[in-house]
Amino acid sequence: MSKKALITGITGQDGSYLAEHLLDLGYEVHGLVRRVALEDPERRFGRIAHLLDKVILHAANLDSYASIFHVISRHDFDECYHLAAQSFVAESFIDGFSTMSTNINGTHYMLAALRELRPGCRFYFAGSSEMFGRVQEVPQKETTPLHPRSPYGISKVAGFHLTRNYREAYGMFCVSGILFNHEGPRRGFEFVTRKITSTVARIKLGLASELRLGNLEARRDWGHAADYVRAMHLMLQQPVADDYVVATGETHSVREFCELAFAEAGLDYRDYVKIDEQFCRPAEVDLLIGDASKAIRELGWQHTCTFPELVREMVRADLKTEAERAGVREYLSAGS
Ligand code: G4F
Repeated sequence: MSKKALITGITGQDGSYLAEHLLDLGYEVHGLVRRVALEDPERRFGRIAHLLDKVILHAANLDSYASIFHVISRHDFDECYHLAAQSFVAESFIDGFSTMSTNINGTHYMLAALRELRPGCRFYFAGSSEMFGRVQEVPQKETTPLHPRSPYGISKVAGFHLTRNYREAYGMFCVSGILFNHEGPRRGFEFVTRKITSTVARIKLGLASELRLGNLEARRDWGHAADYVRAMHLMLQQPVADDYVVATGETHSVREFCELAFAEAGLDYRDYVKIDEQFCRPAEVDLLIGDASKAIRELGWQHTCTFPELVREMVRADLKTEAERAGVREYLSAGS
């Protein structure tokens, strides 16, 4: 009998890589998707288009306990990966209330429904290095005190504590992965890495002339999302539920990312990048660098993609996509 997994946020970057990974491992994969009035299936399901005949999708909304309860009552899930969230930090400063509501209540509803209906189902919560915020220690590990700097970070701290509370209060197998930034060609365009690589491609093809960014000095520990979803799965296979930092242990500035990405296309970032205050945040997280030694030791997890490889893969993929759109032959064989 294959194991049944439920993924919330299956249409997102991480959800799509995780669904692929679990399918490869022989799982029956279910996903929760929002029902929206104006469907654009090509866009909404773009990241899982190649999986649509292999996964089972259910309509539910994280704002509705009833809809979550309904789906969980119908399938005996072994594992649940709760990835869905309002995950864009900048947006959380604009609409903190929606971010809090979706991220905190959504997590609480998932936990409460599982407790009621499937207490044996193992639960993964997508924690975040944003929880460290104004960092109290370098590098950050599982025991580093939390000091979130955004409504998003606060919502993730609440989800993290809720998850731990369900573990401690009800004996459920509930874990949080404290994932540092993880990227790849499927990353949303609003995040800085994809904003950079997609604009580099457009500049290279003559479709754009500049790239407007906020704080170039912010430093992040950037890994590849395909590596990080393997850690999520490993966390749910352990004998005892626990929380883990997942990171590469390297930090780079947004400026360094720009430098490499433009260089990959044979360009100098200094000729194109302009600072635009509208992309600066009211409170910034200046430095993130993770210590994943516990995950390496206990899960046997390792990242495989280096920072230059990540940048290269993203630039090449965007060059290919943009060239296809624009009908430029030269870049069509590059990237994947
Ligand atoms: O790519 P970002 O928007 O990611 P951020 O804020 O670090 O959050 C991401 O990683 C978290 C894990 O630590 C996740 F939990 C979260 O959901 C998300 O995936 O911004 C990265 C850095 C920031 O310091 C930001 O101020 O880039 C800086 N930046 C500079 N100019 C910009 C821009 N970020 C964006 N999105 N757009 C800019 O124009």
